[in-house]
Amino acid sequence: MNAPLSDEQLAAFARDGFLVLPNFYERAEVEAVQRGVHLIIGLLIEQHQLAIEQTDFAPETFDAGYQALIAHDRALGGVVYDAAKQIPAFIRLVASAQHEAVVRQVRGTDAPAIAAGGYGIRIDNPCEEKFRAGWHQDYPAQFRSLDGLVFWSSLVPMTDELGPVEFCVGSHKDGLAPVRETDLENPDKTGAYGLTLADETARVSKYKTAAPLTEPCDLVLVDFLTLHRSGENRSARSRWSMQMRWFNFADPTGKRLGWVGSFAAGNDLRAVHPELVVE
Ligand SMILES: O=C(O)CCC(=O)C(=O)O
Repeated sequence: MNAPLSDEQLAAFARDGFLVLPNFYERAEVEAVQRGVHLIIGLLIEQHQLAIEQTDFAPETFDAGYQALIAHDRALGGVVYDAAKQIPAFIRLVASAQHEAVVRQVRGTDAPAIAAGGYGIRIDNPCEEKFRAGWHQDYPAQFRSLDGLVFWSSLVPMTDELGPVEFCVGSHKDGLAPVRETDLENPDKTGAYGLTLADETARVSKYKTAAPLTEPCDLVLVDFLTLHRSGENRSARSRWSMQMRWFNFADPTGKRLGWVGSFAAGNDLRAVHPELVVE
């Protein structure tokens, strides 16, 4: 547990800014999260007395009934989204000793920390644009510390049609990228979703991209400075994935900011990092 990553894995993470760790989580830990989602969907179907058939729990079909639920009322999808981050098994995974060991090892720190409000379960619904994350780095949307880490893990077997996350390989090495606060092409995107990279096309075209097709229980470890975006879900199923963010109390930038959070904590990027925002 002291050193979960091999030297090769550490080197690959330092080089690429992200790393796939197959079977990082126990099947039972992930299944417990899927069971929680299944339970929430069932409770909503019952509460709203909907004629939606929900099959018994199985890991492959844990979200059975969800497409019918949001077809009935899209707002119920938001209820599932908010409830899912309060599933006890999910919080246990967020705060797990194995995450702490990775942060200690990768950041060489004795001061690992969990980003309050920096964890959740994304539900990327088929053909929905509003909550799709465009090219971004996590730091401006999260703060906490410049050397934070995202633990990203899919709850469904990833396919090209589901729109896997795309990464700009090695982009973390170029530091913080300037951003605009509004997405002119998508004005309904607000907060962190509205941030767009300045000179996005030119910046992104400097890098090779990778979009790993991972399985449930695999981990994708992501540097807070790595450029990445959500793929487009062109399938008939929602893409369920966990994001769990940690940071480092000992990082100088984090200490200077008092480890505050960004948008979700009510803080303004322009007030904290005026140099990052372009008009
Ligand atoms: O899962 C996704 O689509 C994107 C996730 C993301 O951008 C993040 O974890 O920062």
